[in-house]
Amino acid sequence: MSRTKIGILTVAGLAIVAMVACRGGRQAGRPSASVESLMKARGLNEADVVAALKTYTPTGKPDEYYMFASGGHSGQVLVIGVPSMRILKYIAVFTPEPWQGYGFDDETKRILADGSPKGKALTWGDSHHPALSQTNGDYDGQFLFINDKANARVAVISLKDFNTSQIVRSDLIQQDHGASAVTPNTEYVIESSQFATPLGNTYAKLDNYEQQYRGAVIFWSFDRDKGRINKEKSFAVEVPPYSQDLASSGKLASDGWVFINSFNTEEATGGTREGKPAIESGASQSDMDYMHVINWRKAAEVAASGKAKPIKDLRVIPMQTAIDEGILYFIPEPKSPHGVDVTPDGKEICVSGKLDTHETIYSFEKIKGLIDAKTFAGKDRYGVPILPFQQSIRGQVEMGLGPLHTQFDGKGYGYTTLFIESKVARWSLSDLKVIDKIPVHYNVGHLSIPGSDTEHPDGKYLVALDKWSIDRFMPVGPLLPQNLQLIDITGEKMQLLYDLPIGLGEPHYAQMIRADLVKPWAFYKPVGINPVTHDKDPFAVTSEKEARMERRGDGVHVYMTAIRSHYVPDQIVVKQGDTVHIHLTNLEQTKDATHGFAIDSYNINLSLEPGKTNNVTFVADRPGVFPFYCTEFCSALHLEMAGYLLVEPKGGTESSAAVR
Ligand code: RUQ
Ligand code: CUA
Repeated sequence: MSRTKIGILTVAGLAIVAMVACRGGRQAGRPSASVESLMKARGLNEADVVAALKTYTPTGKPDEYYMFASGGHSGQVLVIGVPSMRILKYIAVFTPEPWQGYGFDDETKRILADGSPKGKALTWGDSHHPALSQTNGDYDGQFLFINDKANARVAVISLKDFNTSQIVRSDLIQQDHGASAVTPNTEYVIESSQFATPLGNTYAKLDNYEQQYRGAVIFWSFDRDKGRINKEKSFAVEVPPYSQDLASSGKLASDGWVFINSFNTEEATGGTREGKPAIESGASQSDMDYMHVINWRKAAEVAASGKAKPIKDLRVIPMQTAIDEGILYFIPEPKSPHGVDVTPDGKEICVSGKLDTHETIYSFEKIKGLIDAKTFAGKDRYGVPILPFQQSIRGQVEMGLGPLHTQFDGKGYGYTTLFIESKVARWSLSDLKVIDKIPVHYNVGHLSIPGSDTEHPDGKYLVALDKWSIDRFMPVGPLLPQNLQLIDITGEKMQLLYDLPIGLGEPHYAQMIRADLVKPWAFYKPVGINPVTHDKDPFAVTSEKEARMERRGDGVHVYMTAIRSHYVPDQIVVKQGDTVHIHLTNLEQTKDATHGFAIDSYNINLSLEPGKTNNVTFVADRPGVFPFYCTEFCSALHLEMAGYLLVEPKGGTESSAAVR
């Protein structure tokens, strides 16, 4: 019997086992022929069918894990079910998003405005690294944070309703990369700058780079009860003008510390037209850059003691103070490192050098010993003490080409992406040896294993977030999707299961959490909840009887309700030039009974989930007749869920604002 025949029979056998298990063997034996012919017809081999059996999730059956992936340039977060890889939602974060009405109602407009520099409304973000909130070093399923690399912002997302509730930014830095990472009890959300600029963004010539340009690590203080970052309690630590890269929090053995990579300790700033090296080569001269080792507990004490000085809108611990107080240390790290990842026991810090073929494993015990004994190999040009490299490490793993990021499975293995090799390597934490490699398609950046940055990873699946997808999907023109590849890591060999193309931006990092740890609301209860404050909205009306219209000093207020399949009121008459405030409450208390509200040519578009109150303000500057309607197919009479806004021209006498 040929090998393929055996394979097919094995698969048929699997199918039979499945049938027997769920149907008591009623039709045992029958599926084999159809499975075999199906396989033949679709050109599938046994590995394909096994992969399908491991990922296929029948209708109505939920997934085991939530994956929260950054949406890259879309400024959103993708919610994906694992192992089915079904996309469940795009959470609007840094970019207006019509379906969720995000950036259209007063509240979410305010969130976006709060997260924009004064006078400049930002309408996109480069979302990079999501971080789930933690309690005692494990995911608690309450909040998600994500940074916008382009504009140095951090957002808070509530996992009660999967909505963005806050965006913070500081005038201190211009751009970030070492974000978001949280401390083990989510005391702080960490954000560090990548490109050095003068802090507070005053003007300084590039010639004065060494004197005037700096990096900063911001510790955003998180108030869990309020679900908000508290800017007043937040602080930053000034660091040299190197390119600070990713950040990882210590835990258990290394609790209280944070580790941040850097590259470009050469301080290259380009200038190719003047004969200077391009940044890429200027920044790759040295054999070593510096891992930043920061004692954040000590930094918080120092900030609280008044030794931090305000720069623009944030308190900053000056670099010299950070050195004097034992807050900031450096350790050499090979060749332009990128990923830094703390092992689940908190004992080791794993660093990938992009231009090195190794992963370097630092021992926190050794680092701490050297710091306590003040054993330094020297100081950098800004006076930051440097620990000796060899004495700080446990060893190095011979990894391959272009190691970038590492995750852990909680079973003694690390998994590192190899960008240049297009592979994921599995290696043993005990003897620092690679034991398996799997090709991915292609040029993988980050990877994700559930709980990898917690004390208890849940190593069943791994998702490789690939940058290139050359020959994986049907052609869609020159701009290709990214590729998220699901890999089974339970067996002796890793097995590739599924490809998910992402066609809206470059997802950098993703975090996965067991589904039962997240407990979102089914709808807003009781009726009249504001989706941002999660409290009763002051303008909510909870019955149609309360619906009304009032002319006040600040304009016309329309208190409005929606329920299948009508609005009350359904006729609104105002005068040209009136400021109109619509306060719309969805009276429904049924899952999925969402209504929309769109006013033609006024750019108004709300999403009213059951029980939600939404407010929108606009100036009725164009006279005429403007139908409004529900944008969600909510019932058989959805098309009839509509009304009229009449804007009476200036000087008209017909109406003085009326509800009909
Ligand atoms: S970083 S891979 Cu933000 Cu590695 Cu993208
Ligand atoms: Cu409400 Cu359609």
